[in-house]
Amino acid sequence: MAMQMGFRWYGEGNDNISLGDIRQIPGVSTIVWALHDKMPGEVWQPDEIGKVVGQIREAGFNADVVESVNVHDDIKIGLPSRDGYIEAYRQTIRNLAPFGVKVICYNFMPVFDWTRTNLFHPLGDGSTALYYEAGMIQDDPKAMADYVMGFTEKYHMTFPGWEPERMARLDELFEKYKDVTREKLWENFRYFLEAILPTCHECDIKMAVHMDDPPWDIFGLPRLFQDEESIDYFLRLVDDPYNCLTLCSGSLNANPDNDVAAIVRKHCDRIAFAHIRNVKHFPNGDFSETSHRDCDGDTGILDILRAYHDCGFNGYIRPDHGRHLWDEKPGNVRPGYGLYDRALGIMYMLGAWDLMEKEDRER
Ligand code: CS2
Ligand code: MN
Repeated sequence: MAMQMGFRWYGEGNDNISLGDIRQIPGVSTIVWALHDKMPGEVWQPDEIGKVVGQIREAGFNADVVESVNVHDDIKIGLPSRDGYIEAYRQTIRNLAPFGVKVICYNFMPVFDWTRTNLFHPLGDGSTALYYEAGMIQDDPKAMADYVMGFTEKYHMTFPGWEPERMARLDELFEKYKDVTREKLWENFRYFLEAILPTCHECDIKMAVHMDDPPWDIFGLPRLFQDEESIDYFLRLVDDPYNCLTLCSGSLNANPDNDVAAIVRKHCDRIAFAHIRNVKHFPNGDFSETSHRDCDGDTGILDILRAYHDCGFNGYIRPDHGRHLWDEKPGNVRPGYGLYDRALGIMYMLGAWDLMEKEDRER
């Protein structure tokens, strides 16, 4: 088995990019998909799954990777109602299995998924990218949440992990998380994993948790996946080959101290899914997303690719966020998920990869 290149697609009617567009990018075998209208805790039904998987296969791809099946807050908080939601999650895993799904990417971030302060920051060459202005992140999440939700309302799109129904009850959510310390969050995480992993074994589906983005505590909420140490801790906490990582290079390297290539070398066998994203840091703590080209950011994309290659990585990989290029602008593109820069990113990654393979063959 060789490494498989994926492309995230939000589904018909929910993405301006078509499967036909993706077909023209060299080397893509896997569509990374989800049922985006499902609320956390809802069971994904076989007919709904079958419809999307059918479209994906019809276009010549496999549907091996789902991103994301979101985890209900009650599971993260550890409320008595969690058992019902865990049972629903297990049922979703069982329903996905007959369609050949091999990896579920998800996250265990409290309240918010990724956090940014500007979704279309100009990079100076006419392109724009997601940006994190450290000084704009205050103790109170309202301003940031209003900015993101204002955007989704104006342009009629919803972002995974930013469901309007949940965001409307932000105060209530924060209140519920009030006593969830880092230790409790790890404990609740372990409880969740121990309950679902037997189902994963039965179904041959790996759970691949995404890194926290950014990888530090924000708004007084603990975040678990911050660095090599927390990843080590997690892999020991539930030491099971189906308990895996979505190693997101850009999320981790938002903290410049994180050496992503070293983490790849250490834990390659537990990385089921690789997200490749490049970021550039500024001395005041701000960071910007950039092109995938190594020298355009500080993440060490070439070292990371080499590490995956050296380790014989045979999981799934995809370009993560890209910049917005040419005619991509608010209203016609999902922030971070345009067509062009992700396609360029794939060509960059495959260029490096093909060269390493060729060198191996000739050695
Ligand atoms: C993704 C994450 O767009 C992104 O930043 O990498 O939002 C990812 O899909 C989720 O955290 C996984 O649950
Ligand atoms: Mn990612």
